[in-house]
Amino acid sequence: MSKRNPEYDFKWCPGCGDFGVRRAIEFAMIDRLENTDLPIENNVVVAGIGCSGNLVHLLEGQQPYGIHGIHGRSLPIAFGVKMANPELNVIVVAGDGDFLSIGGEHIGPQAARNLNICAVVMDNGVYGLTKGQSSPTSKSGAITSSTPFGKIEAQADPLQLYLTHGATFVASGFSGQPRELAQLITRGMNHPGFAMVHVQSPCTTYNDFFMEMKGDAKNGIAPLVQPIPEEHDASNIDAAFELIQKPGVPIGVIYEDSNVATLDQKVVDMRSKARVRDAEALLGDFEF
Ligand SMILES: Cc1ncc(C[n+]2csc(CCOP(=O)(O)OP(=O)(O)O)c2C)c(N)n1
Ligand code: SF4
Ligand SMILES: [Mg+2]
Repeated sequence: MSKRNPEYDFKWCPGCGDFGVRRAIEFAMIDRLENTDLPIENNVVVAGIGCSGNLVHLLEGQQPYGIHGIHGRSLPIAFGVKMANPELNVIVVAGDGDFLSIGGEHIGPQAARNLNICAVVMDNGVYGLTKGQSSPTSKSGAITSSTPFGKIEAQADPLQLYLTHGATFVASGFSGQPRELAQLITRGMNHPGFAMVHVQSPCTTYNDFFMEMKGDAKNGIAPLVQPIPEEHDASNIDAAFELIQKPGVPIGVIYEDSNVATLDQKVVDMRSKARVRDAEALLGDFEF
């Protein structure tokens, strides 16, 4: 996609958190255009299926390439794009259901490969597009259209999951703070390796936890989102695990290790070791 599709008429509900995430991605994109010599065509947004995935059609301004694939498969598609052209900046945009439920089994392998992409996950704790079923990040006991007597499963902890799988960059953001979120996305895009930016992005129709995140000073409700203290050492994995155990939602970079070889580098290395043989030599191995 090099131009916005005029026929695509999807609309987000008023106040949906994904508006803030879209704005943050636009800020990060503009920043990248201003601070590098790379054209907009250097960027590819790979979207999952869900209200969140529709972000790829709603970006304002200069349009990156975009792929709206199939449910849960944003990471395999990003893997393919990156292997076809490692020079591209690949950004995944997906929802909690798409990324952590149907797509959950792709996180481990791509983290282990240190696939050099940035994944922005919009977590609204619900399947928004399909009208409010429970998702892995819905609270245990939550009453939803698919759990009328309360969700039976425990609530997933995505930050812990990314760290456990060995993601080399893990950040946490909030859709209500698009400027700060843009900085996290820029850092994730610049990170050499598998960068996860997990975003609290409330669904105003089926699971509105905006007030919980923002707090309500007038009514004495403290905000759940808390900036990560400056003294946090993001290079220390133990400190990262410790930080995410604390109450509230930490905002900022939780963990970063830029010294792990990326998949692209490992593939170049592997190719340099492979024997290059022409067709005649290969056919010579067979007896006819
Ligand atoms: C293989 C497949 N199974 C199920 C669906 C139906 N479906 C579409 S989006 C979705 C869930 C989306 O939830 P999430 O990823 O959290 O996105 P949100 O809409 O909340 O942003 C489901 C189950 C589908 N499109 N394809
Ligand atoms: S259903 Fe929820 S996630 Fe989907 S557009 Fe509406 S507010 Fe946003
Ligand atoms: Mg969701």
